[in-house]
Amino acid sequence: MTKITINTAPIEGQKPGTSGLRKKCRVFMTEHYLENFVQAIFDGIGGVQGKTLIVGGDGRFYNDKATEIILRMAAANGAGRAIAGQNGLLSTPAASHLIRSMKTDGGIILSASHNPGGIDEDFGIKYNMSNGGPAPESVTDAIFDVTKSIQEYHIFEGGSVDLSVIGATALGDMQIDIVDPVTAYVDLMQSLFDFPAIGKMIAGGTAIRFDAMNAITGPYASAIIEDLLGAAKGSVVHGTPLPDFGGMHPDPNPTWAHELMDEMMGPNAPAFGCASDGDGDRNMIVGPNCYVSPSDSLAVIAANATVAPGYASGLKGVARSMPTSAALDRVAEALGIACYETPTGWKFFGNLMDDGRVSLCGEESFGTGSDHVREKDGVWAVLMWLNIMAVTGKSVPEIMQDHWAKFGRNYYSRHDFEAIESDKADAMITALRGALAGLKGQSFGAMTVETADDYSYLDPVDGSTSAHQGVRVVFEGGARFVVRLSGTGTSGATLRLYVEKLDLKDFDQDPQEALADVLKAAHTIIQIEGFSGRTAPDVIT
Ligand code: G16
Repeated sequence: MTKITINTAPIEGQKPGTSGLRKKCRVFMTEHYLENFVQAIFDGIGGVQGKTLIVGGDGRFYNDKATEIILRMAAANGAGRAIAGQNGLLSTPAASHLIRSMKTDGGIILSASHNPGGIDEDFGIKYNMSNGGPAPESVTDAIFDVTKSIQEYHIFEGGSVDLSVIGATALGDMQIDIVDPVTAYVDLMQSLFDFPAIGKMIAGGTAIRFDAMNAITGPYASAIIEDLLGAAKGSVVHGTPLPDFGGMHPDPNPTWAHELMDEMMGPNAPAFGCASDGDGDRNMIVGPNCYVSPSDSLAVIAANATVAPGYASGLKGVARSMPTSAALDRVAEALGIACYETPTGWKFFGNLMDDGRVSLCGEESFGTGSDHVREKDGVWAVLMWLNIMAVTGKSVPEIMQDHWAKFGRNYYSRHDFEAIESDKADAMITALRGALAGLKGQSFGAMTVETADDYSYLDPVDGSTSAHQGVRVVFEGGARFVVRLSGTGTSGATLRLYVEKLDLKDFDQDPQEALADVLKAAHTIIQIEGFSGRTAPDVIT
């Protein structure tokens, strides 16, 4: 192959969002689109001369081609070594682990996470730092700046890199190592959890259903849950990663993981159900007739983490994104540990973990994880739940009832209004921000506003500030709603409305009924129908 330099020009709209650059796949496939952004990453991080990078992705359409292009560009830009998952595959947490454990300079992860895949669906790319975590805003801003003035990129042309064979090769002066995507991650999980106890519980008859949604976690879940822990073959369903996820929308929530939900709410439900997303960092936990909201899952894990060997010495502290429910705060208070609140986006947890302030983090968006990597981790959350069940001997519904009896129940729900025209969504948020100052003391049905603000975060580690991270309105008595626009969509705007209310006595209500007053007040204050014409959400979690 020959190293060449290609002339290009800036392409508009390459600004990374909540988690990297996500666009329609066909956009990424247009001339120079991917290459411009990859060169911008390399330039934005100060070049890759002599550096070692991890490369891999979730297997969606274009993952293999893009991996190969990135390797050819890394070599042409002087990188010393690249380590790629076999066939370009790596789950996001496994990539984070490799970046850390192999002491590399960083990595490029190809994924649009929970968004659908296929030539007409979504693709994405993000850069993770040497700590294994998503690049902070200072770095994504630098990358974006390069995209606005880029004039050329470097690439090896005239051949291809074989991603299918495990082992070492070279391209120019760069060594390429193709590695098994699963092995190192499995070792890490075995170092954290009590596999013998979980295996014993499974051998005793605890049936498991893991819905990998035809996405990246299939091989990881099969290796761990079926091969190592002894669950029956077929416990992992949709276990083969497919370029279009077999038409599934790999977002582990009750709407999109409806096959799993139907089984878990049916007469022959297994004892434990779970699902993961496109790139393996999200999870959903379900018991028989018992959906566990992500905020509750996070709180349960915080309250019980010490049952797992990797966490036996206790948690340093915990963190949650601002829209995530305060169920975690109640556990932290009882444990006497710090609880940090951050903006939406896993990247905000990295500093807290690196600084030794927190061991456990989570978000309402089906993400939970710990400082074992610097990404959220779906399979990790599943194993933590299994470890808790194995040691306590309790079922999922029993764990939830016991948890609420001890800490109260933070009724919680998120309503998503998808594909709103962007200008209408922007107008809605602008009007809401303008109204905030006058809301205090006003009543909306049964609810009276106590405080209202536009959330701004001051990072306690590096002193950076992130403003406009979501409007929050707190009512007298502590119920609240938060509203913000998603930073991960690829068409139009998605309005996310998060509602929450603590109940210390009655734990068996339908969350939508328990939250009806808060929802009604939120709709009136935000004027969702007036601005967008929408009366009902597209997705409820
Ligand atoms: C990403 C981020 C998460 C965030 C989620 C939703 O998850 O890593 O921190 O909570 O998006 O963000 P938004 O509400 O802006 O759409 P993932 O799983 O897509 O990488």
